[in-house]
Amino acid sequence: MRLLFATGNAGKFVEVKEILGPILAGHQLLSLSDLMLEPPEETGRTFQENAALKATTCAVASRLWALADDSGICVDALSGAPGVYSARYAESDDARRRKLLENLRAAKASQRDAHFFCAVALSSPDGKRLFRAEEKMLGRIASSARGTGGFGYDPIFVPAESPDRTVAELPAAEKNRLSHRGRALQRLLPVLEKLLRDGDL
Ligand code: ITT
Repeated sequence: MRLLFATGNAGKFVEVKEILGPILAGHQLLSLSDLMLEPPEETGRTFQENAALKATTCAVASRLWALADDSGICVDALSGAPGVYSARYAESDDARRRKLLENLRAAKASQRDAHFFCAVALSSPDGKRLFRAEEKMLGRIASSARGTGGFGYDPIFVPAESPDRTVAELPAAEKNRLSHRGRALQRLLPVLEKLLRDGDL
């Protein structure tokens, strides 16, 4: 069977492939570039709306079951920003991290609370059946970037469950165990497993 993961983000693709690896053994996880498709414009106002939009649009375009992830980082002291606009906060991952650190320059340790949020959606090829899940990873924004693993905002986020290291300093398996994406996908696993068992996927 073939499942499309409707993302243009290479970091997300690597993680989802690792997280779903055990249940997708013997099956194919395709990317948008494998099918020469472009990610749709994200016009939703919430993570959930954007995940559903990406999954449904790409499923219908490819005639495959399609999974999508809409995620971002929400900072309490910035009223939840950059949130759903995390990918559009600045031009590059590096510029986005620097802008966030700069916006929190005067913030004390107690004002650096934040979380990553991830909404995932899985759409049938006709776009009519949609399964959703969402999860968070709580933590805080570090005072400077550290580590080389992961992607995006990982070097400046310290998870509450691993308070001495940024996400970019964690082994990949540890990030996937704690992360918003790993946990949201765990919630979708029973659905994926049933679709595979029934031969629907
Ligand atoms: P697709 O929409 O094509 O999947 P995207 O990068 O545009 O790719 P989003 O719209 O969901 O994805 O934006 C997510 C933003 O949040 C983006 O800037 C990511 O770098 C960041 N982000 C999401 N999950 C992250 C994680 O696990 N670690 C670090 N940064 C993350």
